[in-house]
Amino acid sequence: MTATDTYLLLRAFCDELARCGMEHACTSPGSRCTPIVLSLVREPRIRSWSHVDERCAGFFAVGAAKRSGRPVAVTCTSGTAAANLAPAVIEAWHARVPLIVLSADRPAELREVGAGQTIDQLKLYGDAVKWFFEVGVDAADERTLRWIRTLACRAYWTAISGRPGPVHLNFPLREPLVLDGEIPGDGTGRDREQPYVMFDAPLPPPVTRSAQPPSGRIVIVAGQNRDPGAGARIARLAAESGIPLLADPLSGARRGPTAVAHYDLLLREPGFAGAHRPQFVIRTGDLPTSKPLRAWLAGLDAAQIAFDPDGVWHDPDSVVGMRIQAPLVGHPVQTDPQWLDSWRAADGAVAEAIERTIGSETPSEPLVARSLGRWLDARATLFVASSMPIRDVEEFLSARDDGPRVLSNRGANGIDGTVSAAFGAAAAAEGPVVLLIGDVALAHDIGGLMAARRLGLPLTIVLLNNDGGGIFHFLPVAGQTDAFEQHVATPHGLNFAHAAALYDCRLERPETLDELKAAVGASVAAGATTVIEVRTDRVENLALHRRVADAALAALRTT
Ligand SMILES: Cc1ncc(C[n+]2csc(CCOP(=O)(O)OP(=O)(O)O)c2C)c(N)n1
Repeated sequence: MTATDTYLLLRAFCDELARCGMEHACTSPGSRCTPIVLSLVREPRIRSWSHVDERCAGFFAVGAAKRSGRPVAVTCTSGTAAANLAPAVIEAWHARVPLIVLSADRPAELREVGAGQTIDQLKLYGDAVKWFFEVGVDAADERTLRWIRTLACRAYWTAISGRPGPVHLNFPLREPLVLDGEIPGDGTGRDREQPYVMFDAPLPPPVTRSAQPPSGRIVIVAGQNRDPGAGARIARLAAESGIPLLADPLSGARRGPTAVAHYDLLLREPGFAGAHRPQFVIRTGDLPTSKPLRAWLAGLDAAQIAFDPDGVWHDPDSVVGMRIQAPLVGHPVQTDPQWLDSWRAADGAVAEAIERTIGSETPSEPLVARSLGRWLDARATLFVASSMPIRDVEEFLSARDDGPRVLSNRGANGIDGTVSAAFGAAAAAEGPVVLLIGDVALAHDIGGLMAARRLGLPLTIVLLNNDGGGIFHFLPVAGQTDAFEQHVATPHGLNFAHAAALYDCRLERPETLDELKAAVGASVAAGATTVIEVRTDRVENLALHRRVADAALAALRTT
């Protein structure tokens, strides 16, 4: 195999990825991956984003694929570089994100013989990929060029079809890794624009009688889904039938006249939860994060039906009695108007209790989450970190028909790679992207900030800095005082102004909600990456959440 063979094959491979519809790829530096990197970069229809850290590259690709819904390729050199992509691959597997990993490897004669930077890369990501393929080395002739074109199409369509997810192609590459001079034409006459292999997925199976639940006390529970249009469709169906809609903001369905935004607080009140037991639950998408919602669903004796186009099994309490492998569609049904009114009235009372308790001046964690949901419009993307930000967004965001698209790494619930994933979303989004993140998650992926200057990408980062993991104060471990602070809460005392300076980002420290609003607006308008730091206190944050819950419960008891 000569360098000409390598580059002819890889050029054909990248050409097919672009024909299939690929728009973004991520590269990271190395020697062995040179032919893949150069081939991607020289493919004009694919925008290649360069990263220093493979972990950042992987999560950036996940963010871009989540936002665009299209497969994104990520390439890396051999050895631990490929292992650094594992967290992103795992997130992509769980969150159904089409990711195409192109790892470079040593050829067979250099494996297990002490050659440098060589590890076993075969099936490196185990069952977290839909497909692994060892590409092999070969001469570029008419047959192998045809084959590599079909391989690229197969990788692309495998990643996106059915239940989307990651695929991994491992490319053993022989030296020389650089080609001096032009790559000759390959004689395959690929002048039309269509991919070598077209792909047509079958339509989802028709939904039969089970889409029409019995009339009466019905609720719809909507969680994260990968279809940006699904939320509006679900809300329309709920509105036509007058069904209370308990929708996680990640579903895009927290909208419309039947939305019950504050189910997390409502269902903490035993009287309310008991009196609002439905006869029928329609679940769609992933299960929302809310613990009270999960516990309530687990304790119902109602019939529960789950719709998911990919047939994903989200039922930790084994209460779903019917699964339909299709998006939620159906016909309006008859429901009891008093049923909806009672949910809506309670939701309104809780909303008032929230507003009264969190006020409108001091930017506490709940108030920041609630306000971002109000300030950002439908053009914007709100990327939300795991830990308290995603919980606060679920608990406090109001229902809104023209709110932002909400994204999060909720496949595996990691706090890792969040900054990079948000930058990836910014690469693929047309409107502004705002990241809501805690300080530990930001510190974890601080290197992700490099994308700001190196890649010229704008991101508005609203940092809730409570100097440690505030979430752990809500857990029983908070009582283990001998180890809690140092080993669980992990305060770090970092001054993020230094990080902002290192990565050439702006830093703002608003004191009031008005100043925060102005800072977010200015950052979005400037199109530059800004870290907007809001200082909070972990202990006070716990107390505030308790006060909100108490106020909500009191309001419910008097409704
Ligand atoms: C990769 C990874 N490591 C560890 C965890 C466990 N974990 C969950 S939340 C959290 C702390 C997050 O703190 P921060 O980002 O500051 O948010 P806060 O809890 O203050 O809202 C940790 C370490 C995780 N989810 N993912």
